[in-house]
Amino acid sequence: MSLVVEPKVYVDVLTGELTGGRVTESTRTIGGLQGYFLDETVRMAMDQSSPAYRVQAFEPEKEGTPGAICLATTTLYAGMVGDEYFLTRGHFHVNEDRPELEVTVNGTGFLVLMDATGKTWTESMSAGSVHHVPPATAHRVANIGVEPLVFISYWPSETGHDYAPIAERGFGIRVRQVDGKPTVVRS
Ligand code: PAN
Ligand code: ZN
Repeated sequence: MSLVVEPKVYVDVLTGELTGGRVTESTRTIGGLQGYFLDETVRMAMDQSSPAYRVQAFEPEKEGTPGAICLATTTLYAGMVGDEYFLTRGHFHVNEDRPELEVTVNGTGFLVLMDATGKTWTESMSAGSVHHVPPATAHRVANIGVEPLVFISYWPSETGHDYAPIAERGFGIRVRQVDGKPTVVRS
């Protein structure tokens, strides 16, 4: 057996793009974000097949199985539903003590966070910013710029994703355009 093993996955450090046989890819459309925006009438009037974000992932172990660190590049496109900026769905982790790291590659946005008590806060994202998502903390991202917001996430493979609490109750805060400026408001 050769002493040198070539990597199977590459990340373009300038764009965040992942390549390699074990990279999976999924796209979430405007149609797949039913109930996530404040103005459902506006969302329904939009092109339902239009992409809101794309996720490329490298998961060396199956979701929920320990033994690996997973990595994913999210490309959240620029856009608005009414006065609300495009966002990712957001979730808690099933194994509540598992954290996550987000590294911004391109664009500007807000990382929206909520702990188990319902306390919410945000962090500004821009190229190079590094964000620690503590255990038991729901996380979502909103793109407040005109370029795609690209970030790389790292999490343990046994983490698991729980979407239901956010789908049902949201974060209690939203990123909206108020007087022409991105603003975090209570909702
Ligand atoms: C990220 C997210 C990704 C898409 O990789 O899964 O940004 O957001 P939703 O999963 O909330 O739709 C992550 O947080 N992984 O754990
Ligand atoms: Zn996560």
